[in-house]
Amino acid sequence: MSELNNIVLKVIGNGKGILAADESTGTMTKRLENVNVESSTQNRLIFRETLFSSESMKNFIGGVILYDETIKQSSSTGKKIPQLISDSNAVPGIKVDTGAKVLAGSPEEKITEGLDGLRERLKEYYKLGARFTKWRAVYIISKDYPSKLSIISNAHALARYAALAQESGMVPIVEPEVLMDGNHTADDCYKKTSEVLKRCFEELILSKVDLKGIILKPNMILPGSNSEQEISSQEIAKLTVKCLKESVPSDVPGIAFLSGGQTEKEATENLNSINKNNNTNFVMTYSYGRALQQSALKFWSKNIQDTKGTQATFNHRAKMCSLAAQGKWSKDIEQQNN
Ligand code: 5MM
Repeated sequence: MSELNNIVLKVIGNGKGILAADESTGTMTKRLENVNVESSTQNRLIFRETLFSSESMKNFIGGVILYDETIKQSSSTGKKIPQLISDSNAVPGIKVDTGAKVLAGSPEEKITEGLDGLRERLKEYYKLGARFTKWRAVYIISKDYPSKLSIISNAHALARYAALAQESGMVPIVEPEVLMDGNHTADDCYKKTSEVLKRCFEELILSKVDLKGIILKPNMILPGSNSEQEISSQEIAKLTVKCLKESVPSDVPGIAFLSGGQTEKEATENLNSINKNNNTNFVMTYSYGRALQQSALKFWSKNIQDTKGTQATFNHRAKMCSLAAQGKWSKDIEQQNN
């Protein structure tokens, strides 16, 4: 088994998943201001350190995606952040794209940037302790979108990034996120996501990326956030599994979903249903940002000194996600453990 595949299994095997704590400063500022906390370097570090030193890091979190600011910081006890994460037997990872910018030729859409100088930055992140990386492409859905231009250019960038990440000895998380915004149906999401994924894998294969050494981070198949379509978790799961089975080569070891604006409970219930319906060989787990952190952030914002309480809130969410990653979550367990 290759070293990259070993890293993948350490990050997402055994019912574990990924904590996406790679919010850029702009996004983190929005999250903190939303709960009336000042977005200072110190506050961003305190909240993140609180999560990274929680008990769930040992049992439920196999990897943490960091942002450039965080990977270079030290904890209050003087430990480097990547070391704090590895001490719990989780793997430190790093977001390496530099953000989504307006796509020339189709200004409604975005292209993710960050390829210039990437090889050198990857070397630096490896030295800092990162063993996996992340790059996120975003696609909008409407009648005319995503355009062919967006699908082709974002897939190309994802593949060039993934090849460079593997060259540097790190696992690439490939994140093509078809956004939930809009009033489209789940069927529209299914069709557009299939098209996006198929093109991504064509490019990954063309770039000679070892598919056994990547993690795919896709969206679930959902109706748009403004759609009136009623859909059960069971139906979401069936559509999601079918879409991935048809569009993702079977060499890919694992899929770690993004939560994309679902509530914590929705993201947990849907992941659980996906695992109950998983008739593939893919590990299906979580790489959640908001759906792992929301309650903990809310609690912390009102009880900034209460590290244990914040960690208990986070531990609960991480445990529920881990149960869902094994198809063992239920509404009763959610209640009992709360
Ligand atoms: C944690 O948020 C990441 C994005 O941050 P920026 O927009 O500031 O770059 C994001 O890539 C995240 O990893 C995924 O979208 C998953 O997060 P959610 O909240 O959708 O689970």
